[in-house]
Amino acid sequence: MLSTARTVVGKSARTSALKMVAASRSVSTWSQVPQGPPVCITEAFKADKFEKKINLGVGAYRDDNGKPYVLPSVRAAEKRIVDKVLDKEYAGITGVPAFTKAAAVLAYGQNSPILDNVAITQSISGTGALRIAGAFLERFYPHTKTVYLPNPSWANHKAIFGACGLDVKNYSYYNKETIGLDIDGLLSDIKDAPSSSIFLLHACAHNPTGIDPTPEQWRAISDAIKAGGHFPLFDMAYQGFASGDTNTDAYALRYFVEQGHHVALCQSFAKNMGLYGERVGAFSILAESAEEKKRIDSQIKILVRPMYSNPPVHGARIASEILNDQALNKQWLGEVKEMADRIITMRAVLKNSLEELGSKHDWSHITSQIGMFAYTGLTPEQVDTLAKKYSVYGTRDGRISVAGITSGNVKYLAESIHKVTQ
Ligand code: IK2
Repeated sequence: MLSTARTVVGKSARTSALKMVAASRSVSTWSQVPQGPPVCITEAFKADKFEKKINLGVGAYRDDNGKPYVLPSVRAAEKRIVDKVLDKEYAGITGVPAFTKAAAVLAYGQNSPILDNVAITQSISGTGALRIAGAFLERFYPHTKTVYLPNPSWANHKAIFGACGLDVKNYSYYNKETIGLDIDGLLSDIKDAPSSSIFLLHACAHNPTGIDPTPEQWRAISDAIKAGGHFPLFDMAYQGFASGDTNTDAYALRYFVEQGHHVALCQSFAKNMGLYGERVGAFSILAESAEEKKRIDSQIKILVRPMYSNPPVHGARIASEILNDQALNKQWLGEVKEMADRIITMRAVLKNSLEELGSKHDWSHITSQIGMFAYTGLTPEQVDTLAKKYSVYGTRDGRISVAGITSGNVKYLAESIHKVTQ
């Protein structure tokens, strides 16, 4: 009798619980989640049916047929590791050691005397390196929680550092009038910043402007950073992609190290090895001593562990094979140069085509800028017209990815730009 009563009570409690669940379903748990703005323009491009459409919004290299490019050195390295690697075990928290060691050599230089003092971890490409950098600075940098970014900078910088709990401010970088570097504004902003501020510097191929300081300007920037006791955080997402030479592109970083700055560095192998989706990168900090490096290493592990435990191995093994094998390394350096040269050629063809069409504008910045992007000087409205009337997609700040221009589409692109700027 007692057990039957319990069953009846149990049944009715379950029924009312189910009713409550059903009632609560009429107002969804996520009904208050607001619609966010689109994070990329690829969707609009995909929906466009025009056969001559051009996507210059994405920062990914395309070959002269407009196709994604897998570097032959990457294919060769991949084949080798598939043949030789038998396990799919976890990497350690800081990744594949042969990769991180070689990544540090690539960035700081083969004969750099500081290599033993570099605390380094593999990261989820350049974005992940920046995220670790932000988390480390937020937790351990003793002087400030503010990071200064160039104006403009890669849009994700602000989002990443904000998500790490850092405040984000800007320093002058781009001069709208000259479509060039505002070196005076840049230096005076460094000078005026509170001492020991954090400055993010694009090591080469500045995104989005394609405008890099000259070696002489880098030396002045180094002096100003030193005078303010500031902390230089380098983002090097395009080593080799600017000039075609990995050593030339590491000039700023290596000069700062030579000058005694204790730098931090975020590296990406997305562009220079075409390993976009493999997510291969590294974050490193230059320590004062071996003992300090050990302490930093231990804290990097503590930061990384709750983020993703340990990084993926496949892409890092590919990069490691390329960086550590002499013949493959030579081949890869040649391929990096080929990619950089194709971009440089496309810049020249675009500029010449605009001039041949009779454009009255000065397009010299297209060839004086460097790296994957050209900051055209087009207004947001002109970019909108380019997309709507001509199916040419760039970002609204006027940035176009030169890596998406080909011998086949450059004439149409020039005609379209000419029409919207007449
Ligand atoms: N840092 C900078 C300056 C970058 O430009 C990027 C890549 N951005 O490319 C996409 C675009 O702007 O269209 C990164 C870091 C990080 O790249 P990843 O995480 O792919 O290595």
